[in-house]
Amino acid sequence: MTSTASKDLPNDLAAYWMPFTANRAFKKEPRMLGRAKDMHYHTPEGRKILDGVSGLWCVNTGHGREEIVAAIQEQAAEMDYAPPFQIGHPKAFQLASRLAALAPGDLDHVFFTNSGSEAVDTALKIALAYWNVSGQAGRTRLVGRVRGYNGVGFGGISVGGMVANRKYFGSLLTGVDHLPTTYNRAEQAFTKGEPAWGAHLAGELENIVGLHDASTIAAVIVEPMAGSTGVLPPPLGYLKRLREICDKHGILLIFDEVITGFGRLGHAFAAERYGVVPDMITFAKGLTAGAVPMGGVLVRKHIHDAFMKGPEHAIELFHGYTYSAHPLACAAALATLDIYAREDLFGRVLRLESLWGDAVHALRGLPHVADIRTVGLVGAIDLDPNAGGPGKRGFEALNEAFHKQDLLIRTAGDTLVLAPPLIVSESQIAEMTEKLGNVIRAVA
Ligand code: PXG
Repeated sequence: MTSTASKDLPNDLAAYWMPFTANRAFKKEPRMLGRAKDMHYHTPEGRKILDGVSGLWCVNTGHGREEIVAAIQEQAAEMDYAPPFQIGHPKAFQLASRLAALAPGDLDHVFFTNSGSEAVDTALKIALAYWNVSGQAGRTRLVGRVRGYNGVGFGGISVGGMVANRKYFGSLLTGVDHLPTTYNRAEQAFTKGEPAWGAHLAGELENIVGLHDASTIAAVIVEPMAGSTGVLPPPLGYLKRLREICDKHGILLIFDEVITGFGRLGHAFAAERYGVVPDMITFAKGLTAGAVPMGGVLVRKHIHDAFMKGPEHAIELFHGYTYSAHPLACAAALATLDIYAREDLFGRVLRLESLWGDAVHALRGLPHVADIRTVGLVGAIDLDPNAGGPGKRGFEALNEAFHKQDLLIRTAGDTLVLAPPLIVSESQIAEMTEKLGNVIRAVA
């Protein structure tokens, strides 16, 4: 049992089994947060920590925005909960309309979930059900990508390609293939933005079609920019090529935009940046700036409409969650979208992108820096592993950043990731990269 002195801290850390965490190391030397405002967290002891990763890629507006706080408070007092099955409430419809207007092309219907993982599993289920109701029930195969992260539901880990997220969990979904990763250090090291090399890798989809026949394949799911796996921007032309091959074979294309949605790459959705309209977009995180859990799936008109047949009293899709379109989440999301629009935060990312890229790439040359990648307001620095094995140097960097540099970063193995709130100032970018430089030197 571990105990702490302050009455503000839990005096027993044992019971909470922390997600995606080295629990024993954490409980020996906790990294605790107590308050947050704008670009900063504050520890319970009162240290001010610069937020280099928007909480966990979600607080894109910066923390504690008054409009969002007020919207949640007012909604909680007005109506705490409304059942989403067979019953509605106005903000759910308002929010769906706002999202449809933000999305490209005819992605104009929205299914709400509570997380990115649920959004991914929902999109995969809609894809399978779409083919079923369209008379092509044989299209059941799904295609994901190596080094893809599509959440932690069984659907998401089946199409995902992060080994540790899959290998402990049995047989998963059957009938899944994986495209190769688009990352190749020899061809792409130290690229700012989208690498020139790699569009041809989309052609691997043709091989998968050749193996199984297009008539068996329901959908392909990729992140436009792979985030969790260490920030892998798509090669120039890759996503367009993938769209063409999907079109040629009638395969649905799903973009998992849980990280890339809501401004991270300078647009409401990365689909816009890349000029590609997928058949579905999954989103979460930045929708509510992390203040209330919420996710969802944007769906193209023809997919939605394919379900709208049969007797009108009958349920069209047997899927949904108790907390789909929760009133608190809808209120938070509407207030968040207002802030994005009023402050032009997506445009701000495009204006900052080159300065940001220069600042992060200036860390090149520091000890053990093997590659740096930047795109939008995201940056990743690959460090060579140390003698402690893969992930040890990265873990040391996380601790050094938190305890010594007052900087919150995210690590993926030995890759250090930055994705600050979209309100970050130019001087805060300089501060962030200076602190990160200190971290990299300290763990050399
Ligand atoms: N898809 C993508 C592309 C994601 O990045 C999910 C789905 C799942 O979302 P939920 O809300 O169920 O967690 C994610 C989540 C990291 C990190 O360190 C990234 C995520 C979650 C936790 C850590 O990069 N992304």
